[in-house]
Amino acid sequence: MIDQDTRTAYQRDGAVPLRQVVSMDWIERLREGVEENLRQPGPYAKHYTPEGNPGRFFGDYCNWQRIDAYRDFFFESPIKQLAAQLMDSPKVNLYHEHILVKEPGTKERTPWHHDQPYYPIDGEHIISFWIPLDPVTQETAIEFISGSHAWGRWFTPARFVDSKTHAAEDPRFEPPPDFEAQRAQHRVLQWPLEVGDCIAFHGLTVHGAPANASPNRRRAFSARFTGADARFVLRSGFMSPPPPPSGGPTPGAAMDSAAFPVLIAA
Ligand SMILES: O=C(O)CCC(=O)C(=O)O
Repeated sequence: MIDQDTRTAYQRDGAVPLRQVVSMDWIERLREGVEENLRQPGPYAKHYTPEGNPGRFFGDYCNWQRIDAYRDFFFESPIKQLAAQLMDSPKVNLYHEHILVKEPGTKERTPWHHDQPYYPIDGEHIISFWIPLDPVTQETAIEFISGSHAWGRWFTPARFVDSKTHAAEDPRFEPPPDFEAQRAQHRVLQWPLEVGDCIAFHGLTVHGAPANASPNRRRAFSARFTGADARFVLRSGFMSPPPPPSGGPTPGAAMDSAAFPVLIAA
């Protein structure tokens, strides 16, 4: 159960840490899933570390249909109930999982961005749970700009490989400011995390993550969900993940479909 203070913090800040909500059994299964994913990357896998640079920044998403550990986590773990409570939505759909692995010594930052402009989704009910599979110290912890989900601004998606913006043409989009240079103007939230903790954040909360200069791996599993008011839309230009090749909803409709199954029915 999510207490009222946690819900208030999520609504106010757009990001909130949840302590010891993922059991060690699930962490172990997700770790196995990530290793399987690294051995057998999916069609969308990305290597963000340039050839010859130390470490490795690897990303992949939308593999839950072929990696049992991921699918079981969505369908069988209690995470979907946390999504319902924080979104305040009677319905929860699986959106996708996104793994982001930074091996020790990785120099690449994750650029400041927010997620919803990448997605073919409109509506308020979009939530991610950033679940570390290794302990995360202050130096490697993902960062969030407090309250940015409520600015009513949509920033053009940034490319993780070089921080340049994607070709995206939605009339709502504006070029992202240099958040790194503006840090002092914002309340930047960052929490060291133990394994079992996670951070819940809204689809419009601006966030980024440091390099991994530590001697430890930084494997993260982001579990993403939508709620009752989410609608599938086709944006002109870049979308990530791309709209599903099959099994997706009709544009303008609710997400309910084979691609985005209902996990909790309204
Ligand atoms: O783990 C990271 O480096 C970034 C995570 C992220 O951007 C996300 O989960 O939306």
